[in-house]
Amino acid sequence: MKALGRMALLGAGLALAVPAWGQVVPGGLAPWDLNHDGRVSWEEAWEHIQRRFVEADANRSGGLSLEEWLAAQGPGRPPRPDRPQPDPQRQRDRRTAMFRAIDSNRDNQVTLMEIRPVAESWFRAFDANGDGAISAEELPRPRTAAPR
Ligand SMILES: [Ca+2]
Ligand SMILES: [Ca+2]
Ligand SMILES: [Ca+2]
Repeated sequence: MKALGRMALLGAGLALAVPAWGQVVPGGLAPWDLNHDGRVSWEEAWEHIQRRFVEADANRSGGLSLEEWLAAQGPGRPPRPDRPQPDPQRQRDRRTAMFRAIDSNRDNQVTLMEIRPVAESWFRAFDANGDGAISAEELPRPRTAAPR
């Protein structure tokens, strides 16, 4: 029962987190595509996540506090003139919920060990055709993208 609750929470965290990749990474795949072949392999994704983790871990404790986590998320998407301003409180709540979902041992520190299974789930969720790499076509498209 307890495990089931944990799974449901993690699921909620993932549901929050998965659409966020395209939003959190305004540059699309480019910053993740370390060998510039237009695709992001799991090795590249994990390398990128580890680099970001080390940058975010300001006090080099090996874990991110909620403060470090929120600081690392940056300002998010730039505000768009055709949309209402994002509510900073809601954004903060969402990111806090994601932090809680990833912090599986509840010590208020998110470690790479805790991030990895979640990141793997994100990766699989994005890799729609299951070829082990994420291509630009597999990223969620902004809804207002210009028609091609
Ligand atoms: Ca690549
Ligand atoms: Ca933890
Ligand atoms: Ca793929």
